[in-house]
Amino acid sequence: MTSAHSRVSFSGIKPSGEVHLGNYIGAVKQWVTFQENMKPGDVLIFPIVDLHAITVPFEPLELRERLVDLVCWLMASGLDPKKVIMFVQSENPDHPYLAWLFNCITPMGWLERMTQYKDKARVQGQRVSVGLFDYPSLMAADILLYDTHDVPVGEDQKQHVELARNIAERFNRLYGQTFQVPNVVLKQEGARLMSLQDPTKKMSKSDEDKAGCILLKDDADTIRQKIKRAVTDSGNEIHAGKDKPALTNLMVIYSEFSGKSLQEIEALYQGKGYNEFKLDLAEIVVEGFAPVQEKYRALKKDQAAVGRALSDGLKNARAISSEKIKQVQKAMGLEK
Ligand code: AQP
Repeated sequence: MTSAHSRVSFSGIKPSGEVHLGNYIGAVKQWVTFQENMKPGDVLIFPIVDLHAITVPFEPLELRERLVDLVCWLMASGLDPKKVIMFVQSENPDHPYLAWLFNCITPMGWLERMTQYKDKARVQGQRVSVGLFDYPSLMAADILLYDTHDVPVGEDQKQHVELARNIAERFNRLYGQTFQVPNVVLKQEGARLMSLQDPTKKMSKSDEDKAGCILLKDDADTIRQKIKRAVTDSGNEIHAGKDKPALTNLMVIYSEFSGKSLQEIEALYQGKGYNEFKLDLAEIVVEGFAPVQEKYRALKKDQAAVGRALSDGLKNARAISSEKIKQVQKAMGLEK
């Protein structure tokens, strides 16, 4: 249970495909930093949000496999289930229950403005599901159930967290102070990693062009190939800026793995060209991934550890969310 002094951070990830460098840099690495900096009483919650994954067409046989795989990647990246709460969203019925209550107080216009819905609906046309439209309401429930203060996410989720803030404020106004209003936490660099093949497009699990996306599971040669083939901008000098979106994206990756600032990287490669920079970048990423991939392989053979992490996490999550649901029911006149 959270105490009056604890700070709660919450962020989810969908088992909707293979985890990629964008998820890793924009979200997971940030979560590991939160874990490293946590103070006594802090609560960190990182669920696998499978109810969000099924808002677009999916393969039932793959869903559970992807979900377990994702937990292995999160643990291999450094999340420790003894310190943080990891669980499967669909196993906690408080999430869809609260989402329904939020549906009843959220104006359609708020959801119609969501750019992720508009982008995905444009691709899906008439097949687009009600679930995809309602995704942000479920995400608001995910976050607000735990009286979350901080939501560390990539930039694509910023608008959804802002909507969660609006829903919390509206609920508090209508039915009395019930929810903590959360803050979005974005990284300065790396909050929006772009496709290696098209710097105007976000690196994404659902991108058809797999060359644009470095996956955590990619072997060393695949990583080298993808970085070698990554598009670059005109010119050959290494500097970051709006005129070099493709190169800047690669420099952000370099910076994340090496700990060097963009200015330090520019200085390091003064007088050198794209080729040399790309060769070095590939080796930095291969080396950075190696220990994560090794831990992942070990965890894949230890399914009991994954099962334990999820069942302990679910118990701890429900202990918090069920109390919040009682408060909400009371506030809305739904209690027995
Ligand atoms: N390209 C990205 N750069 C930085 N952060 C990113 N995130 C996603 N893509 C990037 C962040 O990763 C976390 C988990 O994402 P998600 O699983 O909730 O799904 P998403 O945001 O919709 O990401 P994808 O990979 O593009 O999935 P699909 O293709 O299934 O929609 C989030 O914090 C997200 O911001």
